[in-house]
Amino acid sequence: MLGAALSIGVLLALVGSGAAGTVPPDCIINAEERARMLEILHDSAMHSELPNPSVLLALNLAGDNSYAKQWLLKRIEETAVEQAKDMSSSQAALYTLALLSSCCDPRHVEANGQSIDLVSILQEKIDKELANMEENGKPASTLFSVGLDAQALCVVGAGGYQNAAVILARQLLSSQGQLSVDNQAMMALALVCAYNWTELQDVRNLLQVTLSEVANGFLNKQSEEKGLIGNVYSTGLAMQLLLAAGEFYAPRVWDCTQPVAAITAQHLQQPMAIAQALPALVGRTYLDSASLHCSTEASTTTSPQVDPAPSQARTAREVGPYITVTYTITNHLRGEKFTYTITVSVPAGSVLLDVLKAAEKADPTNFSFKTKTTSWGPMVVSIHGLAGSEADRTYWQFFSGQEALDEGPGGSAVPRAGLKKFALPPDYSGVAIPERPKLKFMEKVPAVPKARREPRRLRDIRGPSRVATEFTQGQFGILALGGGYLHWGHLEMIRLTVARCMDPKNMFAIWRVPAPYKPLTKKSLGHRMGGGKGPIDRYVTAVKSGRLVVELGGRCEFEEVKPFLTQVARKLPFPAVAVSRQSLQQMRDEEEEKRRNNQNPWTFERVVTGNMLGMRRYLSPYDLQLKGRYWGKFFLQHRV
Ligand code: B12
Repeated sequence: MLGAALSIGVLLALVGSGAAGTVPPDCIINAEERARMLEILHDSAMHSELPNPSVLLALNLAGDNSYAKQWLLKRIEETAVEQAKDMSSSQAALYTLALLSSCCDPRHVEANGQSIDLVSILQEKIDKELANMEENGKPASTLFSVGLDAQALCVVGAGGYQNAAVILARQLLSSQGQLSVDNQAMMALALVCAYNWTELQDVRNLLQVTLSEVANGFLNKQSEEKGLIGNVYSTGLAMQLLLAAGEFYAPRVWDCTQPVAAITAQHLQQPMAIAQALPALVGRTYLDSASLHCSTEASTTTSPQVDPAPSQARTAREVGPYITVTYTITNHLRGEKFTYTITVSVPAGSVLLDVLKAAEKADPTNFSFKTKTTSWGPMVVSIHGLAGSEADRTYWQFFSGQEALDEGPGGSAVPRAGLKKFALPPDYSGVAIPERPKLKFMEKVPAVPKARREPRRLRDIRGPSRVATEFTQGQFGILALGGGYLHWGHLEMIRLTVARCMDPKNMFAIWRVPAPYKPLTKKSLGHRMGGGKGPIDRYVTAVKSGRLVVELGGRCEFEEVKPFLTQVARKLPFPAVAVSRQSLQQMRDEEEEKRRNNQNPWTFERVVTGNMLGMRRYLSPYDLQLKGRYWGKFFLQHRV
């Protein structure tokens, strides 16, 4: 198939109906490969269009503690709250496992002021799947999904999976030979969990026999296929089962070094493929999701830029010779039957999607197609105006010759010899990290405290700041959007959070506010009124709107620091936001643009200077001076 002429067929096809002990060190991937895989997952976590729960699950099981993971967790929580009801059952199951592995309670997922019970939603969805199985002998979606659902419910300790486990076991026993390794692994993992929790002897016997069949089947496959179980994409899931189901193939011994070596040799690039393989490669399974210890301490590793979608970013198509591909589409299943063939020329190294595009360009009437974005990349949903259908259980299947392809349109189905273009990493050559990169400790009380008790003088927080409004050494920071007093507790909160979250090898932080200097007085509790001003209670730092509180810089990107800067900004006693040099400039440009394009002739300034309705009697002179944009300690951004 690697010749210059190759043929690809695509056919409308029917969808089929269908805790680890101690792991020897040889069965764990080496540190280098683990780091490479984590890097790709980090990149996917930060940049993928849809948050991917499989990636979060894999990061947690691999013991990762990066910002990318925390960022992804936040997106997962938000998406769960917004979309859980409309998700497929297996997606809800993956979200449940991902949240559980992050030590979050899936029964109470909170985001944006709303909260949902994901477990109840999943229970409703699995009930529908099982009802369908009882009625039609097939689940509404796939057996893979039911396996995942039952597994999630069992791991979370909720009811609803027991029935599913029995149905899945019967399916496995009756049609094991026809089910793919992925399906078997996912279904059997649910059975292992159910076996550990059930006390009914009959059920235990059924599960034991089934698990022994599946696990031994996998061991046979591994020895026939030199390490792989199914294909490289299913081997990780099969390994999870073999890790979790040791007692069901004992006394047989599993040589786990073979699949580890086989997967490592493939240098997996797709985030989804890595997310499914990584847990087993570090000796963990999805069943471990509930027993992880989550550290609140986050490490900051700057992940170098990895090409987010190699197939889409390959722009160097002109490079290298062209190959000829014969592409045939066939439908014998629904509506009007057809077969069309076309021969197109594409650069060597193209992927299947490129062939489909070339065919569509050459003959749009017959070879038009549509894709949808999924966790595995673009999936072809319709060709020649005919869409696969869940109801009919049909989909477009891809073949090379007579063999079904192992990868989809975005994968490397067509032989590649082309160049891959990696996005250029940002240039950090001019960045120097100071010797003491963290925020320095600030004294609670000035070294030489002022003896005098001062009047309140609220004007030190009113209006726009004239100092520390521009960046000095850093690229990112926290900007005050209102006035207020920072007391020592705030400064300590900022210092400790930033120190915990930043990576001191690659980042540095500096203060843009002085240590507390302004004395505030307070009368002791129960003190009678009068008797003059009370004694000094504490010292604070006055901050006006538009002032930078801290700056952060170094070899890092805004996406890495934004989450923790925002976390700090939310806890300050005045409105504040995380900004970068660019976003600050953009904010100012937008304000300026608004001012210049203002269509309303009755500006605050004009109304006040004209003393309309004698309003000056009621207004403060500051309103005139600050043109109504600042009101006390508040900054009224919308006023022009
Ligand atoms: C079920 C399933 C299908 C079903 C999905 C329909 C459905 N209603 O669920 C059907 C039968 C349609 C299918 C088709 C294909 N599949 Co499939 N599929 C799976 C399976 C077993 C489970 C996916 C799942 O439900 N995940 C759980 C849910 C929660 O996650 P999800 O992201 O929302 O799931 C969606 C995607 O996975 C998508 N999907 C399924 N398969 C594929 C394949 C590709 C290439 C893409 C982009 C998307 C995609 O459909 C799911 C439902 O919407 C996986 C096994 C695995 N290890 O993941 C293989 C798997 C994803 N499929 C695979 C392949 C190769 C294909 C095909 C390309 C096969 C072929 N020769 O034609 C086609 C896709 C062709 C096309 N039209 O683009 C490979 C992908 C490998 C890769 N590196 O790209 C996997 C990993 C199997 C394997 N071990 O080889 N598949």
